[in-house]
Amino acid sequence: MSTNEFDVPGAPSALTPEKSEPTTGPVPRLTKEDQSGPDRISPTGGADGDRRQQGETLTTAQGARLGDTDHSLKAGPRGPVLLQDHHFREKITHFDHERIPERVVHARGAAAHGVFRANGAAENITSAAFLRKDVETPVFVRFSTVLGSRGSADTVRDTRGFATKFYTDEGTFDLVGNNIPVFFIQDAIKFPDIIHAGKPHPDREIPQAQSAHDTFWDFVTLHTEATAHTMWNMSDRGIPRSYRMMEGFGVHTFRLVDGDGKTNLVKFHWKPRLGVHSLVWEEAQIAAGVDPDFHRRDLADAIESGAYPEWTLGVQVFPDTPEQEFEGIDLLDPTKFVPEELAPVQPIGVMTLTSNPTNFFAETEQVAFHPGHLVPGIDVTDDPLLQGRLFSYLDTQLSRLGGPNFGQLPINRPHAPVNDMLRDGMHQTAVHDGVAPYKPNSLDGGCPFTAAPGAGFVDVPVPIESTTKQRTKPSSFDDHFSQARLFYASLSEVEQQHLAAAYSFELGKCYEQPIKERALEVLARVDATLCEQVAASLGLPVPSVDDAESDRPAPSAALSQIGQEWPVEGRNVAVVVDEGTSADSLDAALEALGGHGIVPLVTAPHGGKLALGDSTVTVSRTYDTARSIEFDAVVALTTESDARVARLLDEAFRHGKAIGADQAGAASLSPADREKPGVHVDDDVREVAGRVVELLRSHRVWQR
Ligand code: HDE
Repeated sequence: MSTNEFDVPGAPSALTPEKSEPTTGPVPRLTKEDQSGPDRISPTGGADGDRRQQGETLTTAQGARLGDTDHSLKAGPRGPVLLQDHHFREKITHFDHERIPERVVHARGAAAHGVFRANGAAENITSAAFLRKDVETPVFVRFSTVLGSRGSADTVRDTRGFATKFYTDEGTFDLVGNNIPVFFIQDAIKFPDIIHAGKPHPDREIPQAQSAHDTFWDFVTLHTEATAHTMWNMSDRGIPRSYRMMEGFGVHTFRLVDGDGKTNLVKFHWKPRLGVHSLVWEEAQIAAGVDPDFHRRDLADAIESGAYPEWTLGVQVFPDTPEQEFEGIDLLDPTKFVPEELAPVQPIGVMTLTSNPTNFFAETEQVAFHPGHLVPGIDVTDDPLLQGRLFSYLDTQLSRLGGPNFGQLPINRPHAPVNDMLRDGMHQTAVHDGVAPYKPNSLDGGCPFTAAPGAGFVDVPVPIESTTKQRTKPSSFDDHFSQARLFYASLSEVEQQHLAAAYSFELGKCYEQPIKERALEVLARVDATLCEQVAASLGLPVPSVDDAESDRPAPSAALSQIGQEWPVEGRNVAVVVDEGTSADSLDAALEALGGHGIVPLVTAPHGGKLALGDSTVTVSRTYDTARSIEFDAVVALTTESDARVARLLDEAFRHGKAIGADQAGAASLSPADREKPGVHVDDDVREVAGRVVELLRSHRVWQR
């Protein structure tokens, strides 16, 4: 046989690739560096770079170069396909298994990387090193809705998850909270009940990501400890404007322990720098259709534009007494919060989100939070909800991430040295050395050693009262209404109207009359006016309830979202133009808005570039795509009337947004709207932009 018989005409030689391979993987973005632990301490025994795609040539999973991935291997050009086609089978098999089970709750989420910088204020109450002054700790934060599936809309009415992973030098600390400080249930054993009630009905699997249906309202009206949480859900908190504008709460009471073993009880709070703001219900509904990814996009866009979201972490501190109660509030009852008037939130550090994930699946989907990821200086309490969560979060990852080694996934890897004795199992990627993963041992020199006294995690030796085993709860958990009443009484009038409208909508979507009647009985125990409003909407009589309280409690100011002013950085403002708009006016508007860190979005009749006299401007949004939901305010500099602009302005007006216009642009507003609060018309465009910025500080113009 001559060597020529092996030549394949026209094919490049496998030994002389056309392009030389780069010797390193892609250069990581600076902000991503912290994601991977240093090699020497990595439990997986390799740098993240090893796992990145390398080279420029397409290969099999085993690294063999491929010349064709578009055609399967066939017996002749017209088939059949041969079983021998290893590339086809590898490609399709991998594809067939691309999906993992979505989270049973909080399936829909968005996440970002950032950094937490402590101010040192907590140094005297905890030994946690990441809370020492000026210590910076990388974080990964995932926000989520609770009920919907992975592909559901962002803006549905729901509680939002706010889970933070602190990659501290002493191990990973997860603060797995919500944007609502109270929970539906007091005991973890009820979690499957509330979730089964909230998820779509098992027969038709509808509705998706909604609480407006019979089973949800059936449960929360029978199980009245859910009343306070349901009130928060039906309030504007249930439809946040942005993840950047949500508070976060640890919900449970935690125990901090200092170097001397002294303890305090705390509740964690995240306070957003931009303030707490919400959508209005119509916006939430429009967004669910027009832009189901509204919150996900908002978070990513803000970070990309440099408007880094920021929160202050604060704690309410309570003495660790045997009763574990404060001012009559049982600190172990997760359906209760402590009003800030009684215990101020003391800032202990600031978190800034600075970069978006590189790969959604690898990071946002595979991140595994767990309230049991604790570091020395932070311990749990006996809150029965928290106790149950300490079991659930590890357990769920076994089916979601396929085994016990999910901690080795890059996003879950601690940034502290890991030296455990956990071995083998599905998806083990570490190459452990040594022969003695047991203690005591002599073969590995006794290694790993236990931490010196006081240097490791402290399980606070809390005394346990002499008692009997029982399936029960303390009588201090019996009050189901006082905090719902406090919450309602603390809302401004417009927020109370929104809440009544939400109850009316949700209960109006229920079919079962007895459920609606029971809901009214619950509301009668919260507030008579609220009950009357909802009853009127449902067309049902107001129930008479013997034990209803008639006095409204004194309001707690921190519970209302309205009445303050906030920074405007990172807010979106549409600057609406057409071919006749003067380039000078547009420049003036862009400059004035941009000077405040606002993101001005030029909105024009068509995409691409728009010629304005001698200059051209790049268009951000077109009349066809622009809806009010996307903008926090609108500035109209148009010269021609257009129905789409009129709709945009009409929506912005209805949604309480600041509107500015020059005289020509104001023609797109209805004459009546022009005279209303929050609408500023002037040919001095700088003045118009300035007024819009001022109005934006209060988020909405509620006086309309
Ligand atoms: Fe969760 N919860 N939860 N939860 N939770 C999960 O863990 C659970 C509760 C919260 O972005 C699951 O990894 C039980 C309270 C957030 O990945 C699961 C109980 C609070 C996230 C689970 C609760 C939360 C979860 C599903 C009652 C606020 C998303 C997937 C005892 C303080 C984390 C997963 C992320 C996720 C169980 C109650 C917040 C099944 C049993 C209270 C933010 O383990």
